[in-house]
Amino acid sequence: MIDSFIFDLDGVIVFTDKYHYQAWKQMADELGVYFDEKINNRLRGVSRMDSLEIILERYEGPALSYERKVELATHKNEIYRELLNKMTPSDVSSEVRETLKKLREKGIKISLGSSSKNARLILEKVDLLDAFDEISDGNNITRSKPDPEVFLKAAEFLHSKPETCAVLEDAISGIEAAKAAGMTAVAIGDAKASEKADYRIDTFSDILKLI
Ligand code: B16
Ligand code: MG
Repeated sequence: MIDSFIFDLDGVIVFTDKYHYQAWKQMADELGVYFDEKINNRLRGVSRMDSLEIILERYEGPALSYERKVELATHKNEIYRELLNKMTPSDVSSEVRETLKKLREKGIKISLGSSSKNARLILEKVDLLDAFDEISDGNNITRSKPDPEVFLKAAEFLHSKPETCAVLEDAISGIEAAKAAGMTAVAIGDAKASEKADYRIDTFSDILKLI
């Protein structure tokens, strides 16, 4: 019996991939390291510092200290937050808004389960903070997906057992994290390629059929 739903943010509720890409691209260009959309796809669900390490696989310059890496990641985040400021409620589809409302009406508890430390800012910009009972994000975890920590925290915040939670994810690492947490894993978008997914859906409102 599913009594709780945990949602990934980027790629499920909103599409901030393009902003992540623009911000990393600017940082990479300034550093003189090759970066393209294919590499950007590998950053989904991955924490900021781990994302930087993936980008630096192509870096051929002098060794970078930890402090310099933090500086680079911070610079990327400043560019990214500047871009996030452009977001408005119209960046969330009415399908997503309506479906979240219907889940609530059915008595389902709702949490966010995102690796992002900017999750609250994004939900605020798109006017969706009130749609969630709890928020588990990059600020309350030490390990990012495929580690289950972000989803286990969400279940804890909701006072729900992992086995009664379903997770909706667009990243394969997110599906792996949901299964590692002992939850039902629902895949949308690229995550449908994961063999570990329990359900695959084509459009957000399809989750209503699972309740
Ligand atoms: P931030 P999700 C993830 O969000 C993004 O998919 C990933 O590209 C990003 O690096 C990560 O958040 C950290 O984001 O730099 O804002 O803390 O898909 O888990 O909602
Ligand atoms: Mg995602």
